[in-house]
Amino acid sequence: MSLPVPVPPEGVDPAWLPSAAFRAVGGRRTLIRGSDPLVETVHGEVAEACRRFGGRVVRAASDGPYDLVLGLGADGLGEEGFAVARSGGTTTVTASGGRGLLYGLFHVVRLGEAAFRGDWAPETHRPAHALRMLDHWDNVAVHPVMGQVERGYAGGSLFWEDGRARGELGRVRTYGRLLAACGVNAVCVNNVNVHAAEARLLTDRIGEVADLADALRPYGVRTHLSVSFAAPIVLGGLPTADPLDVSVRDWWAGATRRVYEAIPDFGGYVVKADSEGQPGPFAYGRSHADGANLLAAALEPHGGTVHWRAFVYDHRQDWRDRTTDRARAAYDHFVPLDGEFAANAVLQVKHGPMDFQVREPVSPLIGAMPSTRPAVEVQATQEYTGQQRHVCWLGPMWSEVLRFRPEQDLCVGELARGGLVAVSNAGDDPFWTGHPLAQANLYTFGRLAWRPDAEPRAVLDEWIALTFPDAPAPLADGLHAVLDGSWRTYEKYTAPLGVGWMVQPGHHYGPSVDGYEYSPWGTYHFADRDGVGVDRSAATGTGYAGQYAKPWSELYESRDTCPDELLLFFHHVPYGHVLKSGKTVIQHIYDTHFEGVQEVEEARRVWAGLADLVGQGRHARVAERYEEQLRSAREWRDQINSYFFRKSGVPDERGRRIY
Ligand code: GCV
Repeated sequence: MSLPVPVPPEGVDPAWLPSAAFRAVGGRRTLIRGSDPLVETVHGEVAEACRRFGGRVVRAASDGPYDLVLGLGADGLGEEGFAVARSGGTTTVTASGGRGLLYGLFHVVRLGEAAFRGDWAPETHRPAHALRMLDHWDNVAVHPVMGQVERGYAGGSLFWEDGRARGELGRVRTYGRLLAACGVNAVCVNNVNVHAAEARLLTDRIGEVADLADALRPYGVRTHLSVSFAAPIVLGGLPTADPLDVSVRDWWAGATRRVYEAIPDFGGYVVKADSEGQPGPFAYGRSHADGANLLAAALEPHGGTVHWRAFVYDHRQDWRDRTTDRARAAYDHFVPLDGEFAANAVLQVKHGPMDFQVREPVSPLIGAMPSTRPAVEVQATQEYTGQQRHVCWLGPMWSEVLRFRPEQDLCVGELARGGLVAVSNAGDDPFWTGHPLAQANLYTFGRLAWRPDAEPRAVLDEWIALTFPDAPAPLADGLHAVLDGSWRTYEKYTAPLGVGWMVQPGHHYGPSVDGYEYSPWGTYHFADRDGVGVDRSAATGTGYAGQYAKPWSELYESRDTCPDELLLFFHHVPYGHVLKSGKTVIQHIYDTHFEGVQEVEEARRVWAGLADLVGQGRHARVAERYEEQLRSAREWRDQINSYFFRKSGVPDERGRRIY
């Protein structure tokens, strides 16, 4: 029976799936073949489009020919692949499984009218990776410091409110539909920092997770859960959580069996262990492979996977000690464990060695563990990139990461055999993402996770065409003008040359140059009157540069060959050091900070000119956020420029105002 398309609740933005995006599909004669629950989803989508645009959909061939045939039957395309071709006036999508057919339908939706023009040879499409996941850092109960969603800038959680499930499953279904349309197929529904209320989701509250899984399943999205390593103690009443203890292993086996009774297609666990205060195997003198394999063994009989996070570092370090380097930590902890992880254990690695800064090198861990399956984690929620008050489209940054080749042969997009993961930027905000333009980040993540070598600008074109189906050319040009370079603009007015941080402690919004300088978090810039930056060379610094394979270890080792944009990440240099650009470091700092603010002013001007081309509510929301972005960018400019002028005593060669 065809599954009705979920209707977004009143006032909720359709994001990249407004009904008009289905016009080309909805006006046709369509045949749908095959039997599978997701074929019913496909049928529901086409039937709804036909209802709006006058076409017709049937399940058995009777009165052809058809404009569009969607059917199961192709072999060898895997669970999610599809083939598409057009000849004799019929566009045909075939897949081996229901999910593949659904992705094929959304492919046709993206093509729009072009899907029904001319003849074209068969094309096959398959995702690069089986897992394309969003991690929600959603708390079940409001956390006194972090609120309902840790690092959430889009209102409350879609799933939880004040300690209980929200039960708004229509909205969750709508979310699943949006995710399927950009290729995301997994969601972890609770924070990796597992507090008491979240811990119980694993056991007596699993029914609430099962409800979410039921809502997401029709769009091919599997549900995962963050669990506490201490669960056998906290929930099971055992005296230990030692991964080698038989009673602990039995406890996890039983708990996991019950999870699968409630959610037969459950995806698996996500674990943050021995990290920022979360419990882990170190307490028992065991390794992280021991810890991960414990959960992998419990999941294995059911086909589940454990995503074990590599974000393990000392968050209580002494800022006086310049030999300890947080950037080194993940590599130092995990590389010796290569080959020890179970086949269904994935090591989930943040894309950079620190923590989602606007500019970091690619983590040297990716590619350094050939016998381990890594997943690469990026952050769609804009913790350090403007918190969805600033426009910062992250597609170009993610694409650079995914194209980076740790060694000659494979790039990060290929090495991420455990999948690609983003920390979600969505919440219960009517625009889903707080800043309406931050929807582009969510969409772009999904598409890059499907095809890591996709051109980000082309992905943005897709997002624009779907979100604004009747967009006149000036709107598309305007959106490109404000989004394309927004990541680099943000970089220009915040922490310079890869050094990172300089944010307000705790909430991480707005500038505070020394905010983390004398703290235990391991995030320093070491500015003094002579220079700035962290010496991470092997010769004189922390040795971090030596964690890379050649040629990167050599390139980063020397300040002469290190790319300008990462210079202060790898080296402590005098303010007069001349960059490859020909500018001194200090002049670069001044210039980029003035430029960054000018670029925000220009983007605000472009947006003001689009007033008649996007809905009023969306326009007003973005316009209001531009005011804040500009205020904040000026604050960053003035604090950073004044700070470095006062430290160095070097005036701006162009004589601009510095305080
Ligand atoms: C969920 C950073 C964030 C934390 C987050 C952590 C992580 O430190 O500031 O809020 O915790 O990363 O990725 O686990």
